[in-house]
Amino acid sequence: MVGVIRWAPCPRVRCGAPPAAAFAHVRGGPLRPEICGIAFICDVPGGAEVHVEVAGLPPYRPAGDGRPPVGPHGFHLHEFGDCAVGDPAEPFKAAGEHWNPGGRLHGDHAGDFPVLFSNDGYACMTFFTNRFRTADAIGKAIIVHENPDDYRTQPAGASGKRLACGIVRPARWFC
Ligand SMILES: [Cu+2]
Repeated sequence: MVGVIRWAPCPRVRCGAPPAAAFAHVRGGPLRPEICGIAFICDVPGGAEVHVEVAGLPPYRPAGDGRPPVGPHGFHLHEFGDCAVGDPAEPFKAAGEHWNPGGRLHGDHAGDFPVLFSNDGYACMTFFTNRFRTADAIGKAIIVHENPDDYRTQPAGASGKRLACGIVRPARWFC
């Protein structure tokens, strides 16, 4: 992992010991190899803050002919830190399902994230979740899907195929 690190400040962080931090290098699979990106996770009081920046997302395509729209993109933390491609038509199945330690319905999974909005292929967002801490996310996988997450369809929100994958690893940087 090389490159410039750009990290939005965590406004809720307190002085003292540096918070736990993690990152994932998100890479496109066979369905969209152009995707590259980075996600950072850091502990903040009450939960974790996730910052993600991704380029190379596919162009938006509205729903039609019985097909769901392409974008905004379903985005989750999946249970296994394994980005093996496997079947190139159905990539990244090795990452398993959404991380869901509480056995909740989809929409309330610990690994459920907001959808990723593409701006001509580029997305950037920061959000807070109280569903896990940074240490919980390490060793799991961040997945970007082709279709939007409806937050209702079980177990995965009808998010469609898996376009990109990144394993969450410990980071040495301060948040
Ligand atoms: Cu997913």
